[in-house]
Amino acid sequence: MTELTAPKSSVTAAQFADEIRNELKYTQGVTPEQAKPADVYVATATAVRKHLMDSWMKTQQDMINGNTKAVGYLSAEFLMGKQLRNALLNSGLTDQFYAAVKELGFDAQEVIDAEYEPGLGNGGLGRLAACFIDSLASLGVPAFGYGIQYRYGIFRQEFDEDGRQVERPDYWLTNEDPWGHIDYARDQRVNFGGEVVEEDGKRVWKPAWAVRAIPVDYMVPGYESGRVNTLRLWQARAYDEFDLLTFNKSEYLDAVKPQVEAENISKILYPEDSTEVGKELRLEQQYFFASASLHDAIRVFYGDAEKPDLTTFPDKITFQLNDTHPVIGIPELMRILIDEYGYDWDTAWDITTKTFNYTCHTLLPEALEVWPASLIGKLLPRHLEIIEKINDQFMHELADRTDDEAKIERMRILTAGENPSVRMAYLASYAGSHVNGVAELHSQLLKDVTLRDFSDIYPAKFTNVTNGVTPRRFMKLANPGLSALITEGLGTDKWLEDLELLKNLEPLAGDDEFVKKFAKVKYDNKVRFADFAKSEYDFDLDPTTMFDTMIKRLHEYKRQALKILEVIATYADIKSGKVKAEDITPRTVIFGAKAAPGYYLAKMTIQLINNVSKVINNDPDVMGKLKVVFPWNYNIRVAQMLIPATELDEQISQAGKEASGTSNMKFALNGALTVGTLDGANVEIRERVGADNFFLFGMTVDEVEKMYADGYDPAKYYEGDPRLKAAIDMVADGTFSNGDKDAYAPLVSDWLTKDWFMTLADFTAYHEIQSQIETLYGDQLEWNRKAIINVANSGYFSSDRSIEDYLDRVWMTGPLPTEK
Ligand code: CR1
Repeated sequence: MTELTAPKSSVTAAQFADEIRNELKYTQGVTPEQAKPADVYVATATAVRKHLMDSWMKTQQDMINGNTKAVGYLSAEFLMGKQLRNALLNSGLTDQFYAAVKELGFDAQEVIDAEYEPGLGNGGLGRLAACFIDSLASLGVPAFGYGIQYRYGIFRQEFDEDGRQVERPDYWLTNEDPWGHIDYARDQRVNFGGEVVEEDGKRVWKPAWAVRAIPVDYMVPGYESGRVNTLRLWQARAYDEFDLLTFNKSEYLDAVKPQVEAENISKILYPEDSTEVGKELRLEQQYFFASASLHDAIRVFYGDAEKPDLTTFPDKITFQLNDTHPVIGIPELMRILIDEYGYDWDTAWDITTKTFNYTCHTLLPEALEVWPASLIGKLLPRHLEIIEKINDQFMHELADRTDDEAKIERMRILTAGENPSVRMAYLASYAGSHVNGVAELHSQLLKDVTLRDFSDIYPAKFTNVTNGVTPRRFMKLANPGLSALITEGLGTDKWLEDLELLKNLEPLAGDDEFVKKFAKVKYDNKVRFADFAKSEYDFDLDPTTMFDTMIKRLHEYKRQALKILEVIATYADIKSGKVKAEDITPRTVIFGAKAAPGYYLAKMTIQLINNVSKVINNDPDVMGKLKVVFPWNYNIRVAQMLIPATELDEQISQAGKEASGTSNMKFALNGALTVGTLDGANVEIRERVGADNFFLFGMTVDEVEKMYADGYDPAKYYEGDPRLKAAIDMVADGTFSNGDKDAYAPLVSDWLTKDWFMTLADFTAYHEIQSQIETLYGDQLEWNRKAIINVANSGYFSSDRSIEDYLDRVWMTGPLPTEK
């Protein structure tokens, strides 16, 4: 599986083989005969890094010496996926790698498989950050990704015998990580706790404890840009790792206590997605990386200068706050400027507000972080003072702008009353230069609902940047077959840099020969996934059935329940004889999802899906017609296999709840048709691919709002649709729990009495659209024509385009000049 169109490095395969041999010998100390695939992987990664080194250093020099403002992307998550193939692609060494590894007597796939996937993100938000730094480098824009190198990334998901999710630690760092360079010499001190005292008329923070932040640098190579940016992830270490006195008294565990406490800060990625728990450790993490990153940027641009002119800071770098997680960086920059560099409040405020911008990724009010002021006061007493002052200043500013006192009260950053708390989204909206949502509908709803008061008062701050995905990883690497066909169809591979060129494929949707080739690529991808699913999960998948996929975090608003209820209803139809098994389109329904460990109903939904799968897959009445599989531990690697193999993509959230979605973009670009609601970026995808090529169903945002206002009664829908009733009854009667009628009682009761996300109300419409889908699927030529039209019209959803929009609308900067 070589990539035919990889940009070429001048290095030959034989030379590259020598480089790998050299690394095996001088870095790892093994001969090629002794080497294992994991050794070859590390040696290759080390060799690739060396290839990138000159460009990396040059990019940094040009950034520091030039006048192009850099971008600092502050994000608690970077869900990178495996690095090897991406780094090979972007350094033009792909073909050489396959040949060299063969020459050395290894199987390339085994070498690739030896890399352990870093799971430093929960879902869309973290993967978006990873796509964005790829695009920044590919466009040649100088940038840093700043985040945390979690010792344990997102948990490894397993299922127990009863189909329940079990969370296991993710030991990704217990093997060598050849991509990350630990830069001990560029560490930062991060302080916590203590008190603020008055000294010479100044407020002085006397912290109680500190941790050492050590940067781990990952190179981020651009595709065909010659530029290599930096992803700098911080590791927390103790200053006093080891208490020898205590140890000598034989109190061994106590002796390492300071180490354990400090290192806890970068120990685990919080496994929440869209819901928050107020955890002290989480605030520590946020401050830890925000503080270290801001100090690092000052170091990068001003060196060791004792009195740098930091009024130029916003011309050097602009910081994007990826959701509220890094928002504590706002009072931190104020503190740095005032306390460490002696600026007055107004100057500091001017610098700070010019430096930050904020992206909001949600519409769920519970996902907007709010911290108890008491907790901030305990961990960061000086920051609480600064936040109080920001709030006072804000209240005065508002009083000048509006007479609406209720509105002013609503907008408080620091809430009033006995136990005040700090609203991080409000702090970011006030202090940031720009605030953006991640799809048109989402940005509109932010303005109209979630941050309405702010957009009333500061309309110019608000903008939209629709999300995107990198075509390098999610087309070129994930789908070599389709990539080759596109290149053949377009006569060029330039589409990898300019995805809008896909538009020129559109006429080929009318060319039956091309459509058949496209169908063959899809079929081959299905076979490839079936093989993968067999070896990885021991699933037996039939690639002649429709592959119908729903992959995303398990959340009620995303409505995996809607999908599984439709599957159950179909099953019930067949069991009761209402529908003949031979009359339905044979389908393989594939789920991939992790649930937050404390999210009870989400975990119960996982258990239900697993047990529906057990019953259906073992029932001879539906054998070959309906199958449900749930590959555990869904991650980037599985995504790269599954998305290209999917024919029907499920984006069925309740309208007004999914901020954007990004798997919808990956699916459209890989030639799946989408069944979806008018939510998030679905709206824009449908606009572009055309209403005829998108399966729309369900209530709109306005209809949802009206139904909330009128009072929603899910039981009415249960009574009103016999298929829905049959499905829910089947869950309740123990069919999927060995006769235990209570097993899913909380879920059933939620559906019938609450159903906040209106799964039941959309059920009938969902079934109707599925019937249309089956009809169309019967005409394979027509189906594939529509799939090609989806590919051709989805070029807009490249993360390169998203980054260009950020450059124009938010960051006001661009690529480094290229030398001629
Ligand atoms: C949203 O739920 C969006 C991604 C990236 C998620 C999803 O719709 O595509 O962000 N939000 O913008 C999130 O994870 C914590 O919030």
